[in-house]
Amino acid sequence: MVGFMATVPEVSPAVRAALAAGRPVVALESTIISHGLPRPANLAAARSFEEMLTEAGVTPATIGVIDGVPKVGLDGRDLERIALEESVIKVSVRDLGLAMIAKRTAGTTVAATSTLAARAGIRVFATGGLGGVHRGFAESLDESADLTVLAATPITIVSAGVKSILDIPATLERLETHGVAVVGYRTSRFPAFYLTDSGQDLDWQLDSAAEIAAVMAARDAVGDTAALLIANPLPLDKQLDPALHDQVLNEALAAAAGENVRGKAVTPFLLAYMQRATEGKSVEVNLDVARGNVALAAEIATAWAALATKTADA
Ligand code: PSU
Ligand code: MN
Repeated sequence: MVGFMATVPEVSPAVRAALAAGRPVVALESTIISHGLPRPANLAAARSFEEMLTEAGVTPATIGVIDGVPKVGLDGRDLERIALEESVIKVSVRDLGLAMIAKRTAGTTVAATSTLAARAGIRVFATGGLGGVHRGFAESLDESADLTVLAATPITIVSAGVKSILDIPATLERLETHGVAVVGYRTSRFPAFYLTDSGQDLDWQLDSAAEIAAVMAARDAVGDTAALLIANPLPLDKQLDPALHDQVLNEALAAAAGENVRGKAVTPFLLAYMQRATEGKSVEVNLDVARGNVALAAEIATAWAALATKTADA
């Protein structure tokens, strides 16, 4: 007990045991469940991400806030509540203490999830796509806290780049400013979430989970405490049709501007618009993106656990 509050987050027995034994653990976020995917497909998706990890011999740690308690390793009932309850809010790091005292149930963004995961000692995190710099930044100044938080959070995060609704070149510049390393997995091009290739070149490419684990160890050795972003593209045959994507995105951006959508509502609004306008195709692609990232994160966590064990034995 620190001060007059219990230490947070609350870590589930399964996650605690896995971490203590040096077995692989992968963190999963919950805003994608509460605000990124439509009900009830979101609940099925949340369960399927956990099943994929379990089948790969990795302990899943879905992270969220339940009745004011930040939790690492949600149980089945918690997942249902995050997925289905109307009153669930979206929280970033700045909201955590407020949600605790208000006893809210909340999906955690990449920023909040990585903060809680790192506090629990988890090294690998899978998501769909990061937040970043929004188009029209010059007027809105809308830049996700995901970027500033990752600057100071030692975690390896697997994502299909950043959401294509964003200004991707500007987001890459900001990742550089914030000292977040960006690596293409088996590619030298930055992916764009729904699309395989954003057209942006990357300086670094890695081709196996073992290499990524080795880089994690080297970063620890050099004292780098920022995040490592592993950009994992969808295969070309699974991406959203680029022409459809561009058309629907332009409509979505115009609708957001027309309805004066602001703050943390922007990302959920755009994703929901894309879903309606593509008749659910964007959701299928979003799920493929997330599954691909969960699968790669499982391999990285396994390679990391093997490396850590080998080092401890030596
Ligand atoms: N990727 C998805 N769906 C999502 C998000 C990412 O496939 O819903 C969420 C993540 O939780 C990310 C958040 O951290 O959107 C970014 O929100 P904002 O732009 O308000 O920071
Ligand atoms: Mn924002």
